[in-house]
Amino acid sequence: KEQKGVTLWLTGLSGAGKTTIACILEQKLKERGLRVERLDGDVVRTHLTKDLGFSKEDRCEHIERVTYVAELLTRHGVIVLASFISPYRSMRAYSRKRISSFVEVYVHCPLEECIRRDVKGLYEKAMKGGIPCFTGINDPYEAPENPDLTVNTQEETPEESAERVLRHLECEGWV
Ligand code: GGZ
Repeated sequence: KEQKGVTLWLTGLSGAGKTTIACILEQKLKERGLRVERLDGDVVRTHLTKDLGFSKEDRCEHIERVTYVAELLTRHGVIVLASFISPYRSMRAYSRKRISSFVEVYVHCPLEECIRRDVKGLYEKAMKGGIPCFTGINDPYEAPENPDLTVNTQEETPEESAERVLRHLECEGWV
């Protein structure tokens, strides 16, 4: 049976757990013999969009380019795990419009908890004024109004969140 392609779009604040959940999902889906690709903000920004920063214009350009790649992969039957802060609703709507099979997952974590985690020390730096447009501190994050699924990483472990996403994909017939 031919594998269906789909882009699973994980949006949320820095430190919410998008990458961690995507990595767990990647492993679980690969164990099932499915073709999976992960597109991660942090990584893509060292290659395809290394010329871009974090102004609204640059974030939009970044999302346009990754949407282009995600659409190609999706069309060819790959499960794409796309983890980007993607703070603007309009950008996520843009991706949804262009990618025929698109599932938006809101990786929700309260800002206070992200600041408490501060895995990379970026929040501290941003709060001291060291990062000009840092999402949640001095740059906007527009939470999804109608995500296909929300996982709350303050209340559940990354493993539990990944399981919930997987069950959602199963229920909707993607895997
Ligand atoms: C937000 C920033 C910024 C600013 C650097 N704002 O959690 P991380 O550290 O490892 O991943 C984040 C990544 C953001 O890239 P995205 O492509 O996901 O963002 S967007 O979709 O908004 O374009 C974060 C780090 O880069 N980072 N500066 N100013 N996150």
